[in-house]
Order: sequence, then C-alpha cells, then structure tokens
Amino acid sequence: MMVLPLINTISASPLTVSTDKQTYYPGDVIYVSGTTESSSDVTIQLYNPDGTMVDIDYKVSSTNGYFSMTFKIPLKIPSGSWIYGVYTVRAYSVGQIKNTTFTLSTITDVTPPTIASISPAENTTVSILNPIISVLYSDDVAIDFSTVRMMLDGVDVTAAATITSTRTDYIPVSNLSEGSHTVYFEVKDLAGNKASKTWNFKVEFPDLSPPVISSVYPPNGTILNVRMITLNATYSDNKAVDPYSVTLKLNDSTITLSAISSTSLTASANLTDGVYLAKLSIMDTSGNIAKTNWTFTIDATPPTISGNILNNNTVFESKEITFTVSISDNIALNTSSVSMTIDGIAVTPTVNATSVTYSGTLSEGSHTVVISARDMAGNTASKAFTFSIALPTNYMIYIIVIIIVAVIAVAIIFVLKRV
Ligand SMILES: [Ca+2]
Ligand SMILES: [Ca+2]
Ligand SMILES: [Ca+2]
Repeated sequence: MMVLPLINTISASPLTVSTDKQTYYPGDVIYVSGTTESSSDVTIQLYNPDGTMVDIDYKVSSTNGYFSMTFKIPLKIPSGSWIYGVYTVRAYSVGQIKNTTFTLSTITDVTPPTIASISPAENTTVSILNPIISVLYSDDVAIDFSTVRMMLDGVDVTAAATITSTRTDYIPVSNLSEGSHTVYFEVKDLAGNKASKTWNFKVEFPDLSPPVISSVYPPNGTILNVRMITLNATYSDNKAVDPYSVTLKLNDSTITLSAISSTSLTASANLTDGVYLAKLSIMDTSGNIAKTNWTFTIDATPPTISGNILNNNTVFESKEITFTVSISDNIALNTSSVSMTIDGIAVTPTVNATSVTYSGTLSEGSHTVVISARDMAGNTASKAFTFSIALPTNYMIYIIVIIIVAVIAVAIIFVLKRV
C-alpha cells in the first residue's frame, strides 16, 4: 500500500488590520486588531495626517494568527505630532503591508464639568484636625485634569493634592486651626469650559471636657428658715452646655426649672422642714456630663420651750431653788443661744441638748423668768413665767419669844413688888 507523503499545503494567510472605531477623540484608546500567519511578528505604525509617525508597537500573533494592540491618544491635541485629521494605521507582517485609517476629530463641548460632590460638606463641622478635602467631578466629554486648581484658605494646595480625571483629594499637611475654612476648587474640560466651587466648613477640636458647675444655692450645708426658696446654679463649658440636658432633683424628685440659660438655672420650690439632698446634672453638647450633689436644710419652726413650771405659778418653800425647763427643736437647737434672765438679770443656767437647768439662791417673793433659744436656722423662741418663794412659818420661834417676853414681864413685876 502506498503511503502518500504529508505535504504542508497551508498557503500564506493574508494580513488584515482594522480599528475598533472610525472616529476617535482626544483621550480615547485606539484598539487595533487583525490576523496574520500563526506566531508571526507584527508591527503597527500610526501616521498622522502629515505622514509623520506618531506611534509604533510590535507583537507576535497567536497560534491562530490573531493579534491586537492599543494606542492611547493624548488628552490634549495638538500634542507632539498628534493633530486632528485622518490617520493611517500601517501593519507589517510576513512581508505584507496593510493599511487602514481613522479620524481624530475635534469635538464641540460647551458644557462645563459637573462638580458632583465635595467633602467636608458645605457649612458642616468636622472634629478632626486634618480632614481630607475631596472633590468629585465629571464632564460630558472629557475632563482636563491638568487644569485642576485647589486653594485652602487662599493658599494654593494643588501641588500637594492627588488629582485624577474623576476626583481630587487633599489632606492638609499640618493640622487645621479651629474655626471656619474656605476651599476654592476649579477644573476645566478639554474644551476649556470651567467649573468652580467655593465652600466653607468648620473645624472644632474634639470636646472631652465636661461642664464646670461653679456655684449652687442654697450652698452645701446651709440651713434656711424659709420654706419658699429659689434654687440656682451657675456653670460653664468650654464649648456649650446643652440646656435640655439639665436636671435638678431634690430628694430624688425632679424639680421644674423656672429659667435656664447656657450659664445658669433657677428653680422655685415650696418646701417643708427637713434635710434635702440636691442633685444637679449638666451635659455639654458633646455629651460630657458634670454632676454635683449637695445638702441643705429647711427649718422654719422655732424651738419648743416647755415644762410644768411654765404654767403653774410654782411656789418654792426655800430660797435655794432648782428648776428645769425642756427645750427642743424639730431640726437642730443652737444650744449656745439659750439665755435666761430672772427678774431682768441674766443668769447662767446649765444647758444641755434638750433642757436647761437653773440652780441658785433667790429672795422670798415673786420672780419672773424669761428663757430664749434659737435653732440653727435662726428661728427664735422665748417664754416668760413666774414663780415665788414663800418660806414656811416657824411657830416655835413665836412661842419662845412669847415665853421670853412673859419671863421678862414676870421678872419686872417681881422686881417692882420688892421695891
Ligand atoms: Ca464639557
Ligand atoms: Ca465641654
Ligand atoms: Ca427649728
């Protein structure tokens, strides 16, 4: 059987070349593709309308003969040898040459770029000291990002910004000061249409300091002798107090505030006698809380002076007398305030927490006592009363006197009879 030799009958493939579009604009990418023989060198050259080569590239085709290359058209025309007009794409491979053409066209663009968003947003406050300043933009045709200009507080920071065809970002190299800052930004499209934006934002240091409560009324430890009182407090904050956050409690009951400002509050209260625990809580607008607790006492009731001797017109049968009067207070007696006069003359009784005792020697007859005392709130009580001293009658003395008189009389009579 005869075996026919294998003969390579594949003839040379014709070279083809084409572009993905017929018309291109500045900034576009030209996609060139075609076919040639398998695994063969391919050279592509681009010639401008004047016949000057503007770009060249080499490739090896795939095993099935396919090749492709891309060429970038500059954003700005003219640029180097790039000009508007009809270009020739020339392909060389396996001794063949093929041409195709495309048009680099100018475009009519009367619409400026659109600034889509800015950061920090307009008239907002940021609490970081070097906020990233960003602008996002686009154009109906093509942004010319070489025209971007950014100014912060009048200083051109463009050189330090990161600029692309869609956004510009700038991070301040040093911390910004507290307060308002102004950004100016502009960008043009390739046709020179300009978009610009000026806006302000504010920088505020993070507030970590709670408010400071500088005074309260009634002050801690005060004893007041009125029941209708006006409480108040003064306070401040490095930023601002949140007036809605302020709460005042007395013995855990919330008191309605009659007035409140960023620096003070007042509240009226009609209280009963007693000891009060006041609690004040104030928050600043950053959420830092200041709290203070204190106590004060209301006592509008004078001390009570009592004892049997006050009402009974007591009669003592001795000049050496002792009597005791009870003194008490609903809250706290001021024992050092207790005083006593007897017949208008001050005396010094013995005073203890609940009573006063007088011991002394007085003449027979009626005596008037006045006792006065104050409580720690200054309420005064005073009581006056009388007692008397009447010594008991001693009949033996009368008898002895009568006997002595009688003896003397008898003696006188006896003497007279002898004479
Ligand atoms: Ca435009
Ligand atoms: Ca604060
Ligand atoms: Ca009292």
